[in-house]
Amino acid sequence: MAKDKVSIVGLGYVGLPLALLTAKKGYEVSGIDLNTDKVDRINKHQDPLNDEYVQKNIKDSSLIAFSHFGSLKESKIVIVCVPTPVKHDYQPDLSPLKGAVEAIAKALTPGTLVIIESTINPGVCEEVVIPLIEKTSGLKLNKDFHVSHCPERINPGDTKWSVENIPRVAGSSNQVGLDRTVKFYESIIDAPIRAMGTIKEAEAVKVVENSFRDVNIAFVNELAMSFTKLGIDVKNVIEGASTKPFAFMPHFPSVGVGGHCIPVDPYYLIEYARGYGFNHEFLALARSINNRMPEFTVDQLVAGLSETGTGLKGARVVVLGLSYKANVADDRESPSYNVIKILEERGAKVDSYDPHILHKSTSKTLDEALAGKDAVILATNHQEFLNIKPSDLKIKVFVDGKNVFSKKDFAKTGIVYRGIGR
Ligand code: SAJ
Repeated sequence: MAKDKVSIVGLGYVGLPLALLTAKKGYEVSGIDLNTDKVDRINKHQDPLNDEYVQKNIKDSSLIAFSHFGSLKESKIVIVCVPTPVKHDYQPDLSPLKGAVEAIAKALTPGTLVIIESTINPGVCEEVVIPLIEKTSGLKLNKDFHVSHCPERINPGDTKWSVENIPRVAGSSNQVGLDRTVKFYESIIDAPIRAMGTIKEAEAVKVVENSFRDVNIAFVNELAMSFTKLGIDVKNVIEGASTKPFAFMPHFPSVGVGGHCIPVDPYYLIEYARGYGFNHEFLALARSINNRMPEFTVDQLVAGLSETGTGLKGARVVVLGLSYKANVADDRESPSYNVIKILEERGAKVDSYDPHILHKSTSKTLDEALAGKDAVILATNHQEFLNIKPSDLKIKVFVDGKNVFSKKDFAKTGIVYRGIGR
């Protein structure tokens, strides 16, 4: 039986791998993205994302990309993978999602299954997506179309887990929609697809798994701040605790929590529950602890400089790394920018260098970045930075925002080493 035609809206780090996999599995796939440059490059079989999975699969893909929604008319499955960022007040910004859903609804034909993969808080499908589709299309839910939620779990830069083998959960507007959704994902993904009881349960899964990570990181960040006063090396203690083969899951303190998932998703749950009269004080506390880490990192620099008899005002500091995590060129919500802002507010002369994000770096090479500096703050543990030899450095203080160097490496150099909790 010919497979359904599938449209995937939003061809970023979530939608493009999904579109390539769906095409590889024999579906006729049309990708839709507002970025015409990205559409052109995809149709020329070029990777617009610098993503390993895309590079491997785009060359001979049958995927066709469009910058309009016309192709959607023939599709029986439409999957939405657009960004759901937070606004500056940490309120979820659903405007990209609403824009995509409205455009889909205008082209929607009866019998279509609409699947939202974008991360959303519980309630968005039933309180935003479905009403918008019904109002715009005049079609009726569960009569003319179904809506499901299958939260994305893409992990950029992860070579072990890709869209092909990450298990998924799915919830839908009714059993028929759920069966269709599970059947589709089982046909493209080599991993279990768990059917959730309601669409809200599926929405809750993603924000819960990422809030779990945020609170665990906050736990070790609080330990790092405490152990700095107690003179205990928190990294050694966490590694020691990790020898327990059950009931312990290591996380590590650092300069801060960045990215488009972990620092964002908890706010979805916090804000939604607030609307129903519940205050997630624990999630909010974890967010405030993690948001404090850039300042704590600068405080370590101040403490290190005072050991050398100098202050931060006028000090020449370079922040190594702008990306929010190692070896990727993604600086969304990166703590590096908070560190830079705090340093400048306190009167330091600040340079930055990230080999993956040169266009935003003030220095263009590592040597240039290190030349003439009083101090370094390592904010991202890019591979290039791990090759730095402390004995080559001509600085007074090194703040290891990722705890990737050992204090011993600096002992003989006369450079003051400060880690995060060590
Ligand atoms: N971080 C810490 N300490 C840790 C772990 C992370 O400070 O122990 C910081 C990182 O430096 C980074 C931020 O938190 O700034 C987020 O790091 P992350 O490793 O969670 O990376 P992300 O944002 O790419 O998270 C993704 C998530 N995947 C999805 O949402 C589908 C997350 O659920 C995964 O757990 C995570 O990848 C992963 O495990 O790599």
